[in-house]
Amino acid sequence: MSAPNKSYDPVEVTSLHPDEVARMRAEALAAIEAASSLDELKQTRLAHAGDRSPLALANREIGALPPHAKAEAGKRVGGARRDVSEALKRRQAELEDERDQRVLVEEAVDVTLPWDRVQRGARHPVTTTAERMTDVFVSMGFEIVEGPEVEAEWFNFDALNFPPAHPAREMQDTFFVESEESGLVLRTHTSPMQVRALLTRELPVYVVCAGKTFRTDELDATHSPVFHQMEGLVVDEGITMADLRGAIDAFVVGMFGEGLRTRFRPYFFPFTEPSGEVDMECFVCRGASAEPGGEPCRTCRSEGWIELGGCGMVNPRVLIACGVDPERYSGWAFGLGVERTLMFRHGVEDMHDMVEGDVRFTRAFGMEI
Ligand code: FA5
Repeated sequence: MSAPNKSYDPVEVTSLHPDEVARMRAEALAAIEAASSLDELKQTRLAHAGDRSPLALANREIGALPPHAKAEAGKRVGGARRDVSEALKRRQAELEDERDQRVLVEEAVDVTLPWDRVQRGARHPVTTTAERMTDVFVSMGFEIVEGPEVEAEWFNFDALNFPPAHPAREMQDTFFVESEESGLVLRTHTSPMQVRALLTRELPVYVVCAGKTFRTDELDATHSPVFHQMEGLVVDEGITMADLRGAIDAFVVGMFGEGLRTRFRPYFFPFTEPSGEVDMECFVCRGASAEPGGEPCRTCRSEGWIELGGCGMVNPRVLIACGVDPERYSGWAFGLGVERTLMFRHGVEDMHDMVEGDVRFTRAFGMEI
């Protein structure tokens, strides 16, 4: 701002010259009229009515004028600023009105659209099967536990009595995270949850865990590289193999109905001793397809039995690794395939159906949420 000057003529101050004030006013009004959105108008307001706008700067010059010149210049600049401010107000109202009209049209709900043709989503049958499987045990008083899918090698193998470089580690065809030295794997089974449960819970332990597991298996009719297992674990005083047998029988009744026999076949797992594979009688042919002259059965491939998974008595070495006294406590564990259970239960012949996400497959299982 210039210093006061008695002989100052406002006409000499360029920005206060009537033509110049008229030009600034006209320029501002034209810009306001041209603003086509509220955002644009905001910019125009800053440029033509803000603290650094030409009219605001001209207004500052008035202070330096001699008193007799102030009134006239003030009137001129003040009038122009008032016009600009009113034009802004008017344009703001117009643009807000336009926006409201547009929103009403754009966001209108067409109540005549057919609402019943929008497909509703539902949970995948693998999820609902896993839930049903764990429910059988929850009804017997078991608790559900969950654990990480990216697992420490120690939980997945070492604590489960797989010696380093034991072929069993390769047997499980592991996905290692980053490198084999990282110590991290995508869990190859839900059995690490046995160790996690024993390390974190008070005894006795009665838990089930259903979740994703990963192996480098090729996707084929009966295998997937990503599949689900349900693990069961009991550790208490006086637990025997008869308890395991009873739990498996209760599971078969819960999932497939009454009257189906089960059988154990000897097998090897480093974390159970003795170990077995558990089969149930085919719930479709009830074993008849394996009899001489029996009708062929697709569900059990005419073997009469269906393999459910692995099981056994918890190896005392696992109990020791988890700080549990094997002299006092014993336990059992099992691990069952969820996809396989779903396949048997619903006569699904190909694992591809379960992983490809085709709604023509999943819709047949209903819309359970
Ligand atoms: C195990 O994974 C053991 N952890 C089970 C166990 C738990 C034994 C507790 C003893 C005590 P196995 O590798 O057999 O075992 O796998 C168990 C089940 O997972 C199989 O019977 C099968 O139903 C399912 N399964 C295994 N690999 C695949 C695969 N690639 N795709 C789909 N299901 C699979």
